[in-house]
Amino acid sequence: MPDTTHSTAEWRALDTAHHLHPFTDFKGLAAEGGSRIIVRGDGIHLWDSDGNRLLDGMAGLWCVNVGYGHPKLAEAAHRQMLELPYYNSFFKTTTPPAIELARRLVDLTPDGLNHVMFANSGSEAADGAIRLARHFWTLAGQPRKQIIIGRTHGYHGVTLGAASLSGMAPMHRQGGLPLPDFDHVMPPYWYGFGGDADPEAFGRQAPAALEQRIRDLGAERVAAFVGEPIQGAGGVIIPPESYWPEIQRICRDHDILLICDEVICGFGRTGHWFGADRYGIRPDIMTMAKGITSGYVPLSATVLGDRVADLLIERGGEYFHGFTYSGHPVAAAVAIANLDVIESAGLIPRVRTDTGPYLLQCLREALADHPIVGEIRAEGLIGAVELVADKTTRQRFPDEGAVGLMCRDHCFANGLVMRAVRDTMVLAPPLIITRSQIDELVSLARVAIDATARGLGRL
Ligand code: PXG
Repeated sequence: MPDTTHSTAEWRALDTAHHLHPFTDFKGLAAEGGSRIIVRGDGIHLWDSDGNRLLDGMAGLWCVNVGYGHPKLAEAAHRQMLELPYYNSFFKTTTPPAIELARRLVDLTPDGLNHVMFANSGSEAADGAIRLARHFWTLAGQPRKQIIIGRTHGYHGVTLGAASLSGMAPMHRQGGLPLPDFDHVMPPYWYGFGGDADPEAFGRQAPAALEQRIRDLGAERVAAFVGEPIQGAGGVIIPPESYWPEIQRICRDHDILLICDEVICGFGRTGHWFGADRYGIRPDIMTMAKGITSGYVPLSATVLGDRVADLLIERGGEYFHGFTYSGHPVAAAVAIANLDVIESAGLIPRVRTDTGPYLLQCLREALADHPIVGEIRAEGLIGAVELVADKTTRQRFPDEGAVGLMCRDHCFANGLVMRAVRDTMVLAPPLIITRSQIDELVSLARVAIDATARGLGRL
């Protein structure tokens, strides 16, 4: 049922008057007449305040893994709110959902990661990991090891630490970032940076940039390397198979902590519990958020490997870190229900063996020969379609990002949510999506890409 307390025009006027949205050109949005108001969700679909139905190809913001409106998650929140809506884990107290969730996460993460710190957002989890990595080396008697290395196009959030770690120049230009002791190296973006190299050869070359940077900075000053197993917000950059084993070797050889940001890749997105499982990575620390509760309530976690946790526990004394809502019992109860649903519905094997490969196959069948499609890639239910001016030379469109926005607008107008990163269209639908819904998604995507090409005079 569409919301009827206000008309769409009234919602828009109120929104424009008082609400500053994330990552938004406020004046530009107001000039366009304001926002689309989303009022309801069910399964893989959303409805706006005018009653239009949208197929959500982005699972919200890469997070609604079990789909909208799942009663098990709502019941868990309701039950926990009545039982104990809030208590904290400071001052020698905690709550059963926080304990239970910590145990569940430790069971799901790779061997050797056995301790969890909770927070509320992916940004906070990243800040937690940065602080831990630096503190670890201080406790280990190497206080000069403080530099954290991320990657260009990496995204880890917007708090001062997470934004410094993210490799996005426009973010750094606002507010005096990055903070000291952050550094960035190239990502394993074969289509963008690989030139004529074979993808696997490129997958070994990109880590060489990390090793060179470590040598330039001095390994005795580098605390950690942080990476998303697949870079999401940077454009769904799927690494060649050769990439992560080489990164792992470099971190081991130079004694640098390896931190996996699993905020997007975690909880089934790649057809495995974590991106680290998909690529055989053995991280020292993992951060997670989004899919941990399917986005129903805010919750994040930083999971510590034994090397880090043992030193912190044995030699650290009091660790001055934590939020009012760390391990919030309602959020933890929802997360537990969410893990139960992912397990009982068999979503992860389904993504790995069925819907993931099917999405890639359908995208290729529908779009491989399209005049403005340069590359199609997907792993599990995270994928990308690169729009380019010239398929054979991979030449980009002149005003980078403009064609992506055109395509995104065509998607919205045709009932599909697909996001643009520069001129790359990215997809991450809810993990419950079925084969016939994938058919629908791909045909809507084709309509939007055709309309984009027509607008450019290319079809
Ligand atoms: N790490 C990764 C890998 C992320 O994708 C964060 C950390 C930060 O999480 P919080 O909860 O602090 O937002 C993210 C968030 C987009 C988009 O447009 C992506 C994110 C957030 C908002 C928009 O693709 N990712």
